[in-house]
Amino acid sequence: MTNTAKGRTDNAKLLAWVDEIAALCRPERIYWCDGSEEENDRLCQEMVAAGTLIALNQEKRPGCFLAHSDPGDVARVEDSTYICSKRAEDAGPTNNWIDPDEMKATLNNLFDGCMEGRTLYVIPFSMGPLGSHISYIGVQISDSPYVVVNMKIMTRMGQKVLDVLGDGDFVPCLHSVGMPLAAGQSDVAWPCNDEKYIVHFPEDRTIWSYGSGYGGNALLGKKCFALRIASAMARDEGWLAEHMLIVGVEPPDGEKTYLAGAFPSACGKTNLSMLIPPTTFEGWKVWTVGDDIAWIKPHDDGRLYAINPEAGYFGVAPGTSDHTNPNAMKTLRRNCLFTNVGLTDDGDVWWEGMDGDPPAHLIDWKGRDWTPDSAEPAAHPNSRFTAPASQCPSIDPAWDDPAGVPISGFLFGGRLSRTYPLVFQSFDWEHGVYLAATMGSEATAAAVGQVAIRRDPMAMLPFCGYNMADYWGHWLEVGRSVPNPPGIFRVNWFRKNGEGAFIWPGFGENMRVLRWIVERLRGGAEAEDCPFGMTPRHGDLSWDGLDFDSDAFNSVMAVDRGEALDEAKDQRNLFDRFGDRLPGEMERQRQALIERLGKASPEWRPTG
Ligand code: O2Y
Ligand code: MN
Repeated sequence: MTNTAKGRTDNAKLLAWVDEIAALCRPERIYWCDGSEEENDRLCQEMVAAGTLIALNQEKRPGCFLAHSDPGDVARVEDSTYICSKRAEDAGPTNNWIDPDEMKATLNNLFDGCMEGRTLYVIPFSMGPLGSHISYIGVQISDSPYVVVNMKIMTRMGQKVLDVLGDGDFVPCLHSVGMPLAAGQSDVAWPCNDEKYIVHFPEDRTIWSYGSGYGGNALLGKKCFALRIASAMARDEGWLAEHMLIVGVEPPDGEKTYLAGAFPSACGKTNLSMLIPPTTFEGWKVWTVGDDIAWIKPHDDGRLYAINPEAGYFGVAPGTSDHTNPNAMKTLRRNCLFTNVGLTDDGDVWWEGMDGDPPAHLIDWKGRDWTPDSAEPAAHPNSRFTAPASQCPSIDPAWDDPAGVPISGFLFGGRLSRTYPLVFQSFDWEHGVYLAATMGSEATAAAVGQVAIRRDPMAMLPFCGYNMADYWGHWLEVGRSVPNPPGIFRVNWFRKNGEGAFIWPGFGENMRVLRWIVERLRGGAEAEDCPFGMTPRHGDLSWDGLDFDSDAFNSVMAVDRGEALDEAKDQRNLFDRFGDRLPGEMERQRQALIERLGKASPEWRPTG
């Protein structure tokens, strides 16, 4: 068996692990990735020859390729995702759990010979700037060259990571598409297996992923390491691993304020992280540090510092346009991978929601002819781009700074058509943690007047690697460990009117809310109390260039006491799931809300 290990590393744990996995998976060859451009070009050409990648029109999109996945392998598989801590109660009621020994037996069977006929790639990667005290190193073993070229964009990857690793520790991440090739068997464009397992062992800090070649199931640095394993590491070590964007908001005086924001999947997080302020906001600028994940550590100066552990964006393509996110569209001009979008007749990509008229003809994500009359969308709703962060026009000069950026405020937002105001600030850290813990998005309305909220605490429901109640306790602790914790805000861009239309224009106009938040954090903006928290009045926001009078403002800010009481009551269903692991502070905060509502008018509205 060929093995390109020679001279790469002396790390005994790594060399032994690769030998052990090779003996189990029995690949045809072992290849250690160096992370070079030459290696990337070669793998892309090999995948074009194999039918896995399509080279796009190199004049329109230099260095770009398109992949169409197996139709059964298009998204994260939450039902097949497990947190295998030793005790079920440490995974908690919101995670799938199986005893680690039982799971290891299952996985050993599945991985036995699973790479026959394939190459085992060793992919060393750093989550975060190389050598930063906030960063960690992982090594992924994978039998997918598609994973290798995606990991080159999404992480700092290759020999430079082994050089920094030395004989240090790393998180072993094992991945197989689960489709061995018998002698003479020809391959398919997108190998995968109907049986899928995405498994995390938080106590061992290891990941085993089987059966999928797609996104979060296969690029193990992202959701598996940077959130599920890292959240457990963060609990043990006193920091935070969060499903958060990071932005720097710069006012005309040039003094930047960094915010981190958690939003459930598909709530416009990438758009917010690359926001362009309205033209009337002269001198204001939003800088992008990260669009999805933040690692945040307390520092000696008493502040929390954040890095984006990733080096690229794995963003949802449909809906991305020059209107919704011009910075993303510019980022996608070159050196990108596209997965499950449409292929135009001139070799470019297309998806629903892109600017301009739909092309008269293209090849859809399933490889079929498509016209605007086709019954199904050209791009899968979860189709993606993989794009280098460095290409984003709004990338913050400090995005790669090993020291991280100081966080002054946290935003939490769900998708709610009623009940919750456009923006409000928590009274203090404890209240903010409660607001974040109870956030969620609307599920389908069961009946007129009834709204079911699917809770997604801190947007971490699918990503927290341990008991969610302990996670809330950890958040409370982290806030107490710093003298002046960041401000906490809830936002809701999605209030609707009686006709079911969105009231708030969103996108770049969200800058009006960010500006108030930043001015609050700098001590310069007013607020008044509403039952939920501290809110701006109409006159506290800047309205230059937008016709949004105080009636319109009231309609995105008003709090209906009955709805709010129903909401407080419903939160108890969430808390009940955690029994005596629930921090007492959570129920105290819920009772305080009920008490405030008891004293409020039937419909609270901003004054002025
Ligand atoms: O479906 C997938 O595998 C990707 S999910 C994803 C990708 C990038 C950023 N966020 C998410 C998410 O689900 O939150
Ligand atoms: Mn995400």
